Amino acid sequence: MPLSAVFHTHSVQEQVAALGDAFAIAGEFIHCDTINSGHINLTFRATYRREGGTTDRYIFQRVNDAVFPCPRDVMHNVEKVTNHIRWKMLRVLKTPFRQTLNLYSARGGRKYLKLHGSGYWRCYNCIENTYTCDVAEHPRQAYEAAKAFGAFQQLLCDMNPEDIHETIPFFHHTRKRFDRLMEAARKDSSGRLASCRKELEFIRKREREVDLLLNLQEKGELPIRIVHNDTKINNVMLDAETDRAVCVIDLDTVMPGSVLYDFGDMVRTMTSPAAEDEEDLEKTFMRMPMFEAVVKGYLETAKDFITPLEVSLLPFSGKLITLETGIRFLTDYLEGDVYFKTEKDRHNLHRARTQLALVKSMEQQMPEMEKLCADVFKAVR
Ligand code: GN1
Ligand code: MG
Repeated sequence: MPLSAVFHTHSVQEQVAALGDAFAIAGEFIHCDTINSGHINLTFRATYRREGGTTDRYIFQRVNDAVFPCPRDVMHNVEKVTNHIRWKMLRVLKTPFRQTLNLYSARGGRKYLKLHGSGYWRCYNCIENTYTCDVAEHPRQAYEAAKAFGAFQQLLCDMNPEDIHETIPFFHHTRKRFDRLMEAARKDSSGRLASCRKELEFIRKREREVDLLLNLQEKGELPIRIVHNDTKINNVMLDAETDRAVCVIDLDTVMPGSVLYDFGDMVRTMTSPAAEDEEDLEKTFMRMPMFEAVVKGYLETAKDFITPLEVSLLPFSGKLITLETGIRFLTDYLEGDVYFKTEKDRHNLHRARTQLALVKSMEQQMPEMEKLCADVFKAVR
């Protein structure tokens, strides 16, 4: 039976077993479980028994082609980036990573499989003896994750930008994100406007800020580099025993951009003690000791290439990317939950609210954040 037919008639276990076959995975398929932490792709982890009784695990992932207009470009980038990192790990002595994602070839030689009616699939190695966290419980985790993303940027700084496609155009274009939200509010296609007027007002009041980095980029004052673009804390695998960063994952949005987008998303996802969709807004705020850990970790690896202007904008970038993410969740809420996976009623609205609460908390602490950043930079450079 052709694989695409299996996808229409068989159970998930059978589908993933058939995928393993298509990627020529050795051993006997035992079972798979779903990994639910991402909002975009569909991810399974499958266990295989090898001859001799040992087990191996693999990650199978379907690229969301509603989000990524050209999954082939995504796969091209992931292959280039993982090859580059592997090449550097072999030749440069001091890379911080001990493991990297490897793409397995499907039968036929390509690094992905296109299934009629079921999209683009890829297969990765599973990074063992590690864990991810959605919320930093200890500053050590934030420090390690931030250091890993800085090192990741440094590893990619000698890649040829022409080798990398833009997988989602204008991904962090905060002006376009703002305008799209206003358009969604104007159309109110799902009849939800009345439930989020306060949030819209909060965002409108901050309109001026969405142009700040874009203007500097236009003037040529902010370097464009190859960056990760989705530096959530759960996109770094940490060692299960030592908490040290082992591997940066989720490479779909690696594209030319500003390091400030990466740093901003670290502040957004590493400093709050609450989940991204926490409904009790009292629980969402920026924790200074976590911010300090993020700044120290990041600057430890980024100090060699980052410019003084970029350093001065690090605290602002935390606030801006959090605002941007709030704008994106609220836009999706107004447009009827078509982009981010949702699991409950008003899920995107709750997510938007936590982002705005975090923005407010950062605004209250901005002078301290700025002082801390300047002090750390002085100490490490
Ligand atoms: C999405 O897939 P995941 O959960 O790592 C999104 C990010 C958002 C994030 C918010 C391609 O990332 O941009 O910051 O959700 N990825 C894409 O949690 O849109
Ligand atoms: Mg992602």
